[in-house]
Amino acid sequence: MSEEKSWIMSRRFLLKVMGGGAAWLSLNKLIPAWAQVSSQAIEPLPSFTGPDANPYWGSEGPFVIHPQKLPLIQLTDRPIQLETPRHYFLTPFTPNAAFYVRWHLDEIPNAVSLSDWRLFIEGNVEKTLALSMSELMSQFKPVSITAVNQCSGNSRSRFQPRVPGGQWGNGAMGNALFTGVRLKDLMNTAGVKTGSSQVQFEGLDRGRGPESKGSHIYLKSLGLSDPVIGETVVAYEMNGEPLPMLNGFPVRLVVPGKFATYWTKALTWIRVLTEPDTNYWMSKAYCIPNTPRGNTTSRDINEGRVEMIPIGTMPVRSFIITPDGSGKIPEEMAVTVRGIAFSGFGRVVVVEFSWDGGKYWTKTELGKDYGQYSFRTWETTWIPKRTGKYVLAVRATDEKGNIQPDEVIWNPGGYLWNKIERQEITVGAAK
Ligand SMILES: Nc1nc2c(c(=O)[nH]1)N[C@H]1C(S)=C(S)[C@@H](COP(=O)(O)O)O[C@H]1N2
Ligand SMILES: [Mo]
Repeated sequence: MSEEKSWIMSRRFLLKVMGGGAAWLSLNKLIPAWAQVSSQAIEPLPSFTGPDANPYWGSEGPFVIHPQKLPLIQLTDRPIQLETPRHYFLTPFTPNAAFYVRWHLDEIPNAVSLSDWRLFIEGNVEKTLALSMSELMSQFKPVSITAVNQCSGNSRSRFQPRVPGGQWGNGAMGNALFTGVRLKDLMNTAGVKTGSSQVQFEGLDRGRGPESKGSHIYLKSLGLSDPVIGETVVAYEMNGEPLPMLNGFPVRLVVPGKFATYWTKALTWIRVLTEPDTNYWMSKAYCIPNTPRGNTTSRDINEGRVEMIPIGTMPVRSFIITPDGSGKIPEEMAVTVRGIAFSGFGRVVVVEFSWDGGKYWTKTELGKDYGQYSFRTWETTWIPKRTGKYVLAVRATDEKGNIQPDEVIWNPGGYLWNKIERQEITVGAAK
């Protein structure tokens, strides 16, 4: 391992073990002098979308196996955070066993007895409901939707300067077919009373939380006037099977197009509120600058010049899955370049590919359309004409005309990364 790499790893490791709150800058003081190998080493890490990005497509933790799960990349074990390895994104649907996992609190449900479990719809309603799983499944019309679940902090490890929080690579996302009942149907049955403003969601998990006061329950809310309320599903099935425990068994919220922070797992209480929810998870965590792309500087933050608002819709993104740079490609051989794209704002309509780092772009072929909130696969054939290094790039555009930018962003939460992705590969002589 190069000296620079070992430095990177130790700093990444520290960011992981420190958890939230600690300022990344103070890390320099924690690193003994002998570890500060060269002036080069204390320069910012490279942009992870650059030519050396290959080892860092995903994060670099150990592979671990949890119940109902394949080996996944571990970011932290308390709370459990697992990242999906790159090759699972070759298909539009992410297998349940490979689906990434993110919890905030360490007391998570390991078993739920469906004979005791009830889903409550309460608060400012005409009639409180307490529904068993069989009532939920039989008394309400089932609906299915394919939707991308992406953590707000997906790709956080790309931020410069680094920000605290799980140092995700690109694998804190997944796409699944969710089946369940409409949130609207449940609310209509309970009867939302006038004077209601938001609806709050609570799961079964508990714990200390990052701030003792009020953060021991993970509470998230949506505004009743948000159009997404009409599309939100209380899902009891994922890809045709019960949800894995770690992904929210027995039911979870599916909020199409919005970041996964709103997708409450092990959902048990749905509460109609008369006041805006100002709990820790709405007003402190998961807030972004109210600026274009959520971009700001630490200086503007420190000087109190930035209005922070709750995070919402996922910006357009696309990824190269193969080739992944792990092997040489023979010159003149046709290569199928494959990947996925999605946007929370609308259908992906164009995915463009570049083999010269993003100067010249060609359109790729899009795979089957599973609805506007799904991953859309893309592929293209490319015949490298000469040996050497190439930088592949991919860029998606959605039906609202949003196109991926090539500029980095920065915000203190490490949210909303959607810069154009690049992959370096080597083409070698075929004879
Ligand atoms: N009950 C509960 N639901 C939750 C969370 C949580 O900590 N507790 N985390 C949210 C966040 S921030 C993410 S990224 C997603 C992760 O979903 P997954 O673990 O199924 O991939 O769950 C969301 N729902
Ligand atoms: Mo998240």
